[in-house]
Amino acid sequence: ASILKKRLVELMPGKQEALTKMKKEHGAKIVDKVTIDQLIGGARSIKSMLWETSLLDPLEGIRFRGYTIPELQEKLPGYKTGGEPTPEALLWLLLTGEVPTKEQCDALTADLHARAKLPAHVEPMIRAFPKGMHPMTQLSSAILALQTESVFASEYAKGTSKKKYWEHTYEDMLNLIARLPEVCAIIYRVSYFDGVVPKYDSKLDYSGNFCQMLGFNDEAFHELMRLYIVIHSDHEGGNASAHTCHLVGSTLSDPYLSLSASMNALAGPLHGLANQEVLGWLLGLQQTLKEQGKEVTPETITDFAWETLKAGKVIPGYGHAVLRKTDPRYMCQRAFALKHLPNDPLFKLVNTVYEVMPTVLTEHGKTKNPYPNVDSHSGVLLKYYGLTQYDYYTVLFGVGRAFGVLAQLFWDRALGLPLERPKSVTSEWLEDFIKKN
Ligand code: NMX
Ligand code: MLT
Repeated sequence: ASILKKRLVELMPGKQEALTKMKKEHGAKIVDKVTIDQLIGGARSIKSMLWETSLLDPLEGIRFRGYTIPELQEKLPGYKTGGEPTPEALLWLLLTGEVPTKEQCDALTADLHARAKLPAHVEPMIRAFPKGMHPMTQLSSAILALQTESVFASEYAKGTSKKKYWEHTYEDMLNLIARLPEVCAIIYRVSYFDGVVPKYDSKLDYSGNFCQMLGFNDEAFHELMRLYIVIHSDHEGGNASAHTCHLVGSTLSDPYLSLSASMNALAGPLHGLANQEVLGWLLGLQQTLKEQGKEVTPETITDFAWETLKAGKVIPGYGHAVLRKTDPRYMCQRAFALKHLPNDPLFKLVNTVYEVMPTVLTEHGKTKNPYPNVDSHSGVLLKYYGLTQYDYYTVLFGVGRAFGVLAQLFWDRALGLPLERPKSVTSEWLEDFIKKN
């Protein structure tokens, strides 16, 4: 078995026992209450699920297994010494809670490369998709098509024991993560180019190979991709893509079915699709002002933002269901831009938008959080390096998100978490409740 699997085998009994003991000794303790507002309002902030890999604080932002993003950048091994953390290092951390050594990361990279070959039917299927099919629809469908290889599904059909669910999930998790770069590269090269995909290069790390298969050989872009995958991986359990993976997986649908469902949630404009919407909004702003013969200034940006709001639309990349401050994922991308592309005109525009938008949204008076989220900044970085096809951006978010939701799915099965099934009520039930309370 791989060194990662061996470490997980060592860690699992302790975690399983601790959870059983917690349930036995403290199971009846109340951690939250539910108001009617929350019941109607998308269950916002109700503490009602277990998610081990990360935790989100409204003011501080995300911590992955207890580590902030700057801490990850400092502690996790990079591809080169002092470089951005690699997704392999993050996956190790998400799964074990431990910071890996460079050797452990290299072993995981090799393991992923060894699992990367796609089953024969997937590439022809992607190539046969109609031109113009959204890349997220292609990604979700391709993940479903990969499901023919699910170890979990085939072992379940043979009658495997509950005690082995974790092991089948582990296999599916790594195979699936390993196969995403080629799937996504085929989607990219077929959707926007002549369909020729550069050869898989197992001498590179996960992100380096992924970038070169997309057609990008600039090492600075590889560094961006490492950071990009890391920061998009996980955002605790309640966000729609994470929650969907957890919910679907709780029925013992295998990891392929669960991840495909998760990607469908990510494809919504209020969630991951916002990164494509942001770039569209910024380019629309530039174009409109150009047509009107106006300069891009804080005043003209403010006017354009108000037009968006008055048209009954949201400002993409701003607001958040949990965060109440600027997203640290925005800040770390901003730091990356300041280091690598300080004079890029689109980066300057993003900065000016950041100067004015909180005031506009505060005056608008609706959103609880007038600050930018992760999606506000990612497109400008990708575009700078030449990845200009912005309807592809959510696919990259999806690759990152797979690391987080599959790592948690592993623990869902390892901890024997049950079918998720919250209780719903009707509005008549609520009216009756109100009369009595
Ligand atoms: N622009 C305009 N109005 C907004 C915005 C925004 N950026 N954010 C929130 N609002 C409105 C929201 O539509 C709601 O209006 P109404 O009462 O008419 O329904 C009101 O403010 C209250 O919403 P909140 O409670 O602040 O936000 P909620 O938790 O419901 O939603 C988002 C969170 C992220 C869906 C929301 O802020 C939004 O639509 N943002 C723009 C889209 C976006 O950037 N999504 C990406 C989120 C991050 N990600 O990657 O998933
Ligand atoms: C995410 O990364 O999932 C988004 O920021 C949305 C969320 O956390 O609700």
